[in-house]
Amino acid sequence: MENDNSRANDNTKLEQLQDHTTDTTDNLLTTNQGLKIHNNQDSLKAGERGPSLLEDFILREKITHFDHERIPERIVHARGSGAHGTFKLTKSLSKYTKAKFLSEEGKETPVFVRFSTVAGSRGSTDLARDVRGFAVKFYTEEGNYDLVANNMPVFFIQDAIKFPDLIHAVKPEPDNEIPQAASAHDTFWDFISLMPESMHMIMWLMSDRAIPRSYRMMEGFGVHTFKFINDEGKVHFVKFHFKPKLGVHSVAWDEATKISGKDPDFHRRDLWEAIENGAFAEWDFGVQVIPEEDEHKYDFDLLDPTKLVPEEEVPVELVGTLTLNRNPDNFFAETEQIAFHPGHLVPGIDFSNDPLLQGRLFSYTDTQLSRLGSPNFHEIPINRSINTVHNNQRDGHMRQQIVKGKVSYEPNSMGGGCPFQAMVKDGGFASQEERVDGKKVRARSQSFVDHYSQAKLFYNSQSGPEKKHLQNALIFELSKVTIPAIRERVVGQLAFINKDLAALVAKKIGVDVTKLKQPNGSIPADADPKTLQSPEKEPLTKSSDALSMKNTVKDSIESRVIGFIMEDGVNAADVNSLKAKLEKQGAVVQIIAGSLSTVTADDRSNFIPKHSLTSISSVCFDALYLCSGKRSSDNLLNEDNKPGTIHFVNEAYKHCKAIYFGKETDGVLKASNIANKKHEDPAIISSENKKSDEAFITAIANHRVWELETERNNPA
Ligand code: HDD
Repeated sequence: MENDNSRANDNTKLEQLQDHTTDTTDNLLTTNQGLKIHNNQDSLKAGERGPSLLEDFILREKITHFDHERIPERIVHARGSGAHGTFKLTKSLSKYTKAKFLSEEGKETPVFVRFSTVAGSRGSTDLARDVRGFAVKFYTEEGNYDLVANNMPVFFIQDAIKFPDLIHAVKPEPDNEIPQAASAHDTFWDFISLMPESMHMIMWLMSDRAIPRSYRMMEGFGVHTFKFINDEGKVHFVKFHFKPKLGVHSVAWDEATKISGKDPDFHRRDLWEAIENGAFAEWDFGVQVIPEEDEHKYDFDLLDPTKLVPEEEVPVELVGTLTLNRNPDNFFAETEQIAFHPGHLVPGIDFSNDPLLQGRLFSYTDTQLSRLGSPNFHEIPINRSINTVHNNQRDGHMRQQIVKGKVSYEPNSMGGGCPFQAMVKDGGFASQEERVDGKKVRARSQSFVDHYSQAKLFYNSQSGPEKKHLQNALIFELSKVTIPAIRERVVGQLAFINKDLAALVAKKIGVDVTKLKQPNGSIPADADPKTLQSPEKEPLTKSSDALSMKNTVKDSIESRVIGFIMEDGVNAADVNSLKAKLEKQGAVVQIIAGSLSTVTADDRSNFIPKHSLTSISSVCFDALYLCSGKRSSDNLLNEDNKPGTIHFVNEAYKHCKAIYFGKETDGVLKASNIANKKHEDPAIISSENKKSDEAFITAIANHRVWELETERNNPA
């Protein structure tokens, strides 16, 4: 696939960024004041062996800048990666919203998207078991619109007042700062065991959604219910969705832990390389729209962020495409300094009264003040709106804009009254008028009290292998909890979702289910427990196909990484033919050999390995091809290479990947665990299979044979 940079550059935001972008090519070194530097090797000294002089302004400038070049990392979502792209509207939503970027069919809006993990620090691994952030900044002609989303459609808590507690619990423990980027520890599960409202999100967090194969293979959800307002002022509730064109796929937990060691930048690298190779990441953008009058039609509250709207009840209407097609030029200037805020709105979209969303509206600007250091953070190039900014705000640290004139107040006569307020018909934002009556209370709605029915819905909707992974995740996490009472309380919570699940987990973590007490919810001391006890309730929708990754798109091998294992004597014709077929469909072929030395093929042509058997492992690949050729196969089994070759194959087998044995590679097959397989396995392909190349391609597109995991892990 060719890299279509012309498409990537046709973008108003990128044009704006150009004005702030420099390139040192063919330029002389200067100080920050533009003074050309003659000697960047030695400081100014009193004699060659003497002390440095305070006068050395060049040394001081350089060291001072260096001393201050770190800023506080994000309090959550510190680890992330971003890219530029466009959002193209394919179906107008003008009957629901007057937002211009959602009204005009075919309209393209520049975007910057930042993906992230939540708990870890900036330098932590991409493969932590965690929620992923999916934050989208739309640079619309009406100002920036931010959809600060996650890859899971619900959240842990119902009210923002619990957010600091949740994050303190999941972050490394404060006495010893252990563990990094992990929820498998006492404080997280202590909190969760006392927060029944978290249990739906816990089901998602323990599912494979928390260990994605790629940022490009995850969904995005706005989580909250928002409001659309059209030209007539009519209101609809809306939920936002991004669905990846490549399908939703994950890695196995064992792989995740190994990738964290072999390549902790796995997701960052994957996104970067895919874009560099022209394999632009794409998502369908969809909405679930609910008329205002249907607000109370469901068996859950639309304002409760621990609930999703099942797609069986309200289908997702696909209305646009999000494409990421350009990597940033500078990580810090763009990805680190971008500042999202759910309160960055455009006319036609408004908030609902979801109490989690309401609290977020305070937090995001506030955090930018400490992270980016000034109320002028909107002037940092990546944060600038493409619509020009005119107001009477002035001064502050690092102010960039030079506003002419004497007037910075309103009303004024000296400035001709400018800048004027905008009429609604001219695009002025007016909050949706809503009647709000009520007593001032610190309380939660009774309609938020059901905590388990959608957790049941999620668990019921999972395929067999997905359930198994979820169980194993709970067992892994809870086995790291050192306090038995916490483990017991979590099992008590699980019992409300599924008794078998609770019993299975209990057995593995040393909890006696027969002795369990009722779970203790975080109920205020003065509340009547009867009114706050989550009811034993079944969801109206019993099972939803959209919640299982089994039902995702499996028709593409685009950008899948296929390891070709070879040694001297490899059959060049077979390698070249398969490589061409895979690359034609967008896959990436990488050659692995015993060492990085050039491999000489049977016809004397050469292959240059990208990796050696010891520099990488199977966990970094989607599928393996044991390249044809008896001499290559023998060389892969020599004393030096055999351990690496067999480990590679056995590990890929264990992780349910497609493995293709080329001609005359029986030696490798026989030495591996696959020789003992006693079951049909569509993802183990031999050159003797009919249409073996095509069978391999189908197996890669299917991602993994998770349904054979038990057999593959018990080969003998
Ligand atoms: Fe948040 C960052 C998503 C609840 C407070 N959040 C942040 C980012 C994402 C989300 C994707 C990273 C943005 C980036 O890449 O820069 N947050 C969510 C979602 C939530 C949510 C989907 C629930 C539905 N967040 C939430 C609450 C609060 C915050 C309830 C506080 C009351 N979030 C923040 C923050 C962060 C943030 C502290 C850290 C860095 C930043 O904002 O810019 O303000």
